[in-house]
Amino acid sequence: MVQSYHPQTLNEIIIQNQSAFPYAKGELSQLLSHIAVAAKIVNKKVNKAGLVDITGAADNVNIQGENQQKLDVFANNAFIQSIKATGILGGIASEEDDEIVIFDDDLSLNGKYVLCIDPLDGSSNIDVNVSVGSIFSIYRRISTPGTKVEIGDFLQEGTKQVAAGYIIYGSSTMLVYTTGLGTTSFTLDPSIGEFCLTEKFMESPKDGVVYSINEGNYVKFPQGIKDYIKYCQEVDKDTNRPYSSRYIGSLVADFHRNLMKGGVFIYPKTLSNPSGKLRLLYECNPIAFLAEQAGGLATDGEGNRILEIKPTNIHQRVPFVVGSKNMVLKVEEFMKKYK
Ligand code: AHM
Ligand code: MG
Repeated sequence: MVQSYHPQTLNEIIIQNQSAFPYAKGELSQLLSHIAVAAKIVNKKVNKAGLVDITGAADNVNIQGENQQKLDVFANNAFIQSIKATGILGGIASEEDDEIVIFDDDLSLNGKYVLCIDPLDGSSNIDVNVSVGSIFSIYRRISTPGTKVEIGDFLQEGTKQVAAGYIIYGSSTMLVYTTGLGTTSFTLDPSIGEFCLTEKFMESPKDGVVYSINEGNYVKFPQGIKDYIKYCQEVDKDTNRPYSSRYIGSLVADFHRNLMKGGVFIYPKTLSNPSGKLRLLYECNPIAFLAEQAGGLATDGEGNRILEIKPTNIHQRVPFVVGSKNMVLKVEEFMKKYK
């Protein structure tokens, strides 16, 4: 008998979901498809790391004072070029660009959406063949269509995101996204060049046995976090402790593992970085949206839901606690003791 193979592709699922938004004209769907195309271009390049001269540092330093890797620059250009062509977006805020990029061609001036993107997160891991990712977040513009988008279009609370997602370039390449109807994952089938449905409604386990934090910064952590780490390391059969410590240093990879298996990811404030390290717009908001849509939680560790924080700056950083609901609540409990 001939075996038939007909996976559900990203485009099919996007079109199915579109009917849930009666006012939608298919623009958001088109945008997501173009993001997927850019992701495939970046994926191809990431897979060549080590074969061609794309690893290592470019000669630039980004706004955050970090050395840009060559692949950061490549990924940034790939996303901007693919997405600009749609005319659906009025502009982009990228972790790699100091200022927002405004598209001012006739089509884009009427674009309804803006995009925030970290084109290649965890890129310092590329040289050593560790998984990296791209993270994106889409908002409906609030400025008047027909004019150039403004900074205020990007400085909206995470609750206003209309879609968000990430691509993980790992042992396989996956795209995980949400439009507020659950968190859905796809795996790239290289033989047909399509993202194929893996899990329609991902569910974050309510509990887990993994904590992910850069313990090298221990002495600089708030006391609540230090105590939580000790709690994770204590032996208690009833709560499956001690927990395992797993930290790759690549947010998408750490979050993805915890989302699948249960766990908590913490990048807290430290003495030297009172706002933590991760960026609200490009990293925390999209990941928080995905986490919540899968039944998890995301806070700043001090009782504030990430998605409700009003951004004041596109490159703003925020302490970040995300993952399995009960584990995030436990971190909050420890932090509260020292408030
Ligand atoms: P990047 O956007 O410059 O790659 O930095 C973000 C990365 C995250 O992927 C990761 O969670 C974190 O930085 C690791 O930071 P640290 O090395 O301080 O633990
Ligand atoms: Mg990043």
